[in-house]
Amino acid sequence: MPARFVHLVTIPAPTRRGYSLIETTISVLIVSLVLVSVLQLLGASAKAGHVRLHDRKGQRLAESLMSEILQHAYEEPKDTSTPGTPEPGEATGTRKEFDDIDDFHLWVRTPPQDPHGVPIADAAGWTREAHVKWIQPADLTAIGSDTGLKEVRVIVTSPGGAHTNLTALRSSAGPSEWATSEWTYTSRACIELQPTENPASRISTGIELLNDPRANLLVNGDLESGLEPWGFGAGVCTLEVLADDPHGGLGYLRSTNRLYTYSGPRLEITDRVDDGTTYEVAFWARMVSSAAPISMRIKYDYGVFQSYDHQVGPTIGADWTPVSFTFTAQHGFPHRTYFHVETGSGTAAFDVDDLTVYETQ
Ligand SMILES: [Ca+2]
Ligand SMILES: [Ca+2]
Ligand SMILES: [Ca+2]
Repeated sequence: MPARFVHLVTIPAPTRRGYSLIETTISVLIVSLVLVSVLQLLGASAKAGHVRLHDRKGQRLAESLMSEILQHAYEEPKDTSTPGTPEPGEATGTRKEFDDIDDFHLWVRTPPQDPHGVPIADAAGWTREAHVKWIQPADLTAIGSDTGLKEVRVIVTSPGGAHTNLTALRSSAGPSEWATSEWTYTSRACIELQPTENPASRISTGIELLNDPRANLLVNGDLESGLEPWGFGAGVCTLEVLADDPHGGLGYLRSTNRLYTYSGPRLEITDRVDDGTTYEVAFWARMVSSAAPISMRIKYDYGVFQSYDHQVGPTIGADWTPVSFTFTAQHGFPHRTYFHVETGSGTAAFDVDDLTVYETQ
């Protein structure tokens, strides 16, 4: 049997090189740097979250007291006012007898309290204070006598010393100073929430309700939404919404080029008034140049004929003047009902603003 020769080929094993000490050192260094950066980021994130939490709490505490202050009268309503202080009998250690906004001047409590003196549950270590001062309307700087404008400032200080400042201006001519009626309004809503069993998680806040719970029958009666849906009644009349010196807000309605004494702005209120129900009309008016008696007309249009409830109010001049009427809706047949403003005589131009028609309670 012939011999066989086997040729063996040796294949070298792959070379496996280890990491050098320098490479290992550099790797450790890189990992360390990345780790440090991540930890710094986590730390910054946690700190930012803590700061945001404190910011929200500070803001909430400030808004709550500011809302409470602003629902009070601009001036002391009952006693002889001592500017900048509570009047006799009001400084009881709590805020429950306060009835005008400067009663709150220099009110400081740690922790903050509710109006009855009960500490706010989630605010241990926090301080809340209020400052009220007269300021000048022209430049909002402080002044030593009353010019009809007050600045209210609430400062909340966190346990760590961070401040939250909230500032509001209050005018003696604002809506809150208008004559009150016999209606009962909900002027403030408070809420207290405790989302967990832990009393420390309880939060409380409140807000001033500026809305009038009664429905104004006149859509866009304050002329803050342009001209619609105002139109004009008989004859010719030019209606414009102007922004210079409105009675309230940013706009008012000017009526010019009136053809008849009964030409003027009107709104349809057909679906808003009920037969036999009495309504209170109130608005502010002024004449553009010459004085004239301002008047209101409720028109019932039956198609083939019309009937009117025309009431003439006071003679007014160039200053904004409050005007009010009452009427009882009485149409009886299918009809369309319109509310008009006009003059009792002449065709002079006039302005109106903040028009309301409310059902009498
Ligand atoms: Ca007072
Ligand atoms: Ca006072
Ligand atoms: Ca207005």
